[in-house]
Amino acid sequence: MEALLRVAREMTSRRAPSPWSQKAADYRRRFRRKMDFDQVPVKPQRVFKELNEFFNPDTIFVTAIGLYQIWSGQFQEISKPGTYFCCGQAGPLGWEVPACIGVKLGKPDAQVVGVVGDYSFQFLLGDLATAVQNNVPYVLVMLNNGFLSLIRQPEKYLYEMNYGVDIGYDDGYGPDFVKIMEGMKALGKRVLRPEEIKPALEWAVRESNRLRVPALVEIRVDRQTDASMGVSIDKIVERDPVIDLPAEEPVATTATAR
Ligand SMILES: Cc1ncc(C[n+]2csc(CCOP(=O)(O)OP(=O)(O)O)c2C)c(N)n1
Ligand SMILES: [Mg+2]
Repeated sequence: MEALLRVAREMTSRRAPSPWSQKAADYRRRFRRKMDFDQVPVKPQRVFKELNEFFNPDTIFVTAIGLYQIWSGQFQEISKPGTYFCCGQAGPLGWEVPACIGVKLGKPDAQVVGVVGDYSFQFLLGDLATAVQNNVPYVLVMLNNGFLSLIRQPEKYLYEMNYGVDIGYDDGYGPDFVKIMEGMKALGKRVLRPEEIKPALEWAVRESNRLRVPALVEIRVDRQTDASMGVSIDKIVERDPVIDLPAEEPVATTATAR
């Protein structure tokens, strides 16, 4: 693969960016979605601001299917090839939990982080035992909204119903995911406020690598936040603010703590 890449580079001259790619880069810079919400429960967008700031560009992210995965695709800053694994619209819910094992075994020196939903996590949590048994460390970041929200959102806007999608109970957030992790002899921490996210990530990275088991950071997020979506690229409905910068104003990068 390395040799093929070298030959491909030698055979391909560097091209000047086309007007369209320049325009696309400019749009990407100017039309940013707001991420710096500081409310409690945490807005999902804020989780990705914290992930972007905390993890370095060599971190390998894994995600599957749900609003959490759509937000991941829209908000996460990924800059290197081979650092983002998403099963996407193939839709095998829960895939992150075992996929993190595979990625970590393939790249033992990498920091692997799975982004999971509360239901997705429950789908294949048995594989956590496999990770613990085989000493495979990785971090899971859960956006817990107590909903099958990728089903909730279309039901609401297309059919005006809310049927069979609320999986929360007690305080609205369902199972005690920290205890589930501890029951598996893995690690877990719950986060309720935005300022707790980075210390919890720091703890999860440190302790999962020290004890060589998976560590979960469960973040309780706003239950009703929807994702920006539409039936085609020119029909996307933005449900939260978009930062609309003038063409000439440069934007500060969000990445600070690499
Ligand atoms: C095996 C499987 N069953 C059902 C689905 C349909 N499905 C896609 S997303 C989703 C809800 C996911 O809920 P959660 O993991 O909490 O993520 P959220 O959308 O709330 O962020 C469901 C049921 C699927 N993709 N795969
Ligand atoms: Mg959910």
